[in-house]
Amino acid sequence: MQGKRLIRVNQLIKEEISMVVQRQLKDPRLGFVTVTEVDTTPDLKHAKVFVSVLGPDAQWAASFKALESARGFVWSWLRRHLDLRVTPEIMFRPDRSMEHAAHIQSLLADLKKAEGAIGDRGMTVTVVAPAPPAELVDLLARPRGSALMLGHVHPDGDVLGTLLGLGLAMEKAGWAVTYGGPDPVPDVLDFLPGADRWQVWRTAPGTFDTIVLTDCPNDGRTEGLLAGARGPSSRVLNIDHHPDNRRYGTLNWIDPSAAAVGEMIYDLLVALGWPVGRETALGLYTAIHTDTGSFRYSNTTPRTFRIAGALTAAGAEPALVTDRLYQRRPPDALLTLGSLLSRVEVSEDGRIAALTVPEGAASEAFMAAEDLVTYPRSIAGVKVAVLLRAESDGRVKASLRGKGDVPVNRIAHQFGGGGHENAAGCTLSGPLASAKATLLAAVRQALDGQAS
Ligand SMILES: [Mn+2]
Repeated sequence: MQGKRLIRVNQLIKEEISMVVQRQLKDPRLGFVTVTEVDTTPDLKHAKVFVSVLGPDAQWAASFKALESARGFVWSWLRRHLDLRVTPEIMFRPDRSMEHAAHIQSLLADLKKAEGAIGDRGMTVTVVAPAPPAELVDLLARPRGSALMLGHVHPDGDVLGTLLGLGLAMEKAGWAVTYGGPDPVPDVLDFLPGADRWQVWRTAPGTFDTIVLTDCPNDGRTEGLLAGARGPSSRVLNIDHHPDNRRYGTLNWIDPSAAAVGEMIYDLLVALGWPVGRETALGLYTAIHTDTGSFRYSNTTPRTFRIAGALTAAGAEPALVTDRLYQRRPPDALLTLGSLLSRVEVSEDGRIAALTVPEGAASEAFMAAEDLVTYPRSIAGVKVAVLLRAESDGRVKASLRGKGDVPVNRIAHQFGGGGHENAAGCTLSGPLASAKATLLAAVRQALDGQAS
């Protein structure tokens, strides 16, 4: 690995270790430590991590002892949180170029000045934690300029519920908000308040001062709209719960412990002290409802119910959401469903179930309304369920669902996709039969690796 990719790896490791040092390590010997640079070898085997410590030599020595003893923890943290082929061995090295106190003071002063002005000075902030970052709260509390709530391809309940829900709350606080993305709101979600404001673009209509993306792990999924809407001083707020989020924002807030981005946005509104209106509550509730499979999946936690309870108290109606999502099938939908379900195949050993949908077998609206992969997933003994759908451009879209036996996002990564441990997706080249063979071989290999 070299060039731009290696620079990116160094940046990722630097951000992750900075975060671990600031938030995870509780060693009292640790002083005010700054990670200044990471230098990884092209084979990814070793990484020199240069750090600077504020204070006298004794402070340096104590901090280095603390870092040395945390090396194993930091390594396993990187292994779990960064999707790298090899996790490099970490070596902490002092960065003496920064030890001059005046230099550090001026850096600190710069940091202070940049607070609340993310994007203006090319500064980026990445926070991986459940609590909303103070920088994000400060930024949203001060409306200025134009704001865009930007969706990605095939927006689902979590994307639209949070973009519309947060956008409407921002408008009440004085923001001028535009909503849009490369794809329209699917019919099944047209009940979401603000859905009528959603615009569909091939190219961005202009640049925006603040751009908010939710539930979007990969900026490539905006079909170029983010690049078009992003000016040199735009603030790009990337709010997501996918562990493999690519951190393309000027501010990245990632909480992989959240069942849905809907939970994160609720906590953000509370941190802002903004009232949660009925329209916003309905959007956030729908986001959580859809991402948890109606509160049935393993991502459902006490926090999920606490927030869903608060949203219900704020005016979200669970029965209305269920009715709009699941009780509005067109009359012929059951016929389509019946013919597709007859295509479910289970592997000989019973561990894998697959459903293939040939091109033209189901409408776009049908696919957006039906969570088809839940049917193969529902079979007893099945550990991984796969839905493969042939697209009109010849490619094959795959959805993977697991039950905790193997992280299916690892399988999706092999094909350039991603997602969560138990729910992921990727795109393969067609035709359908060969895409299926390729993907099922990878699933089998993952399951066998798990067993040994
Ligand atoms: Mn989501």
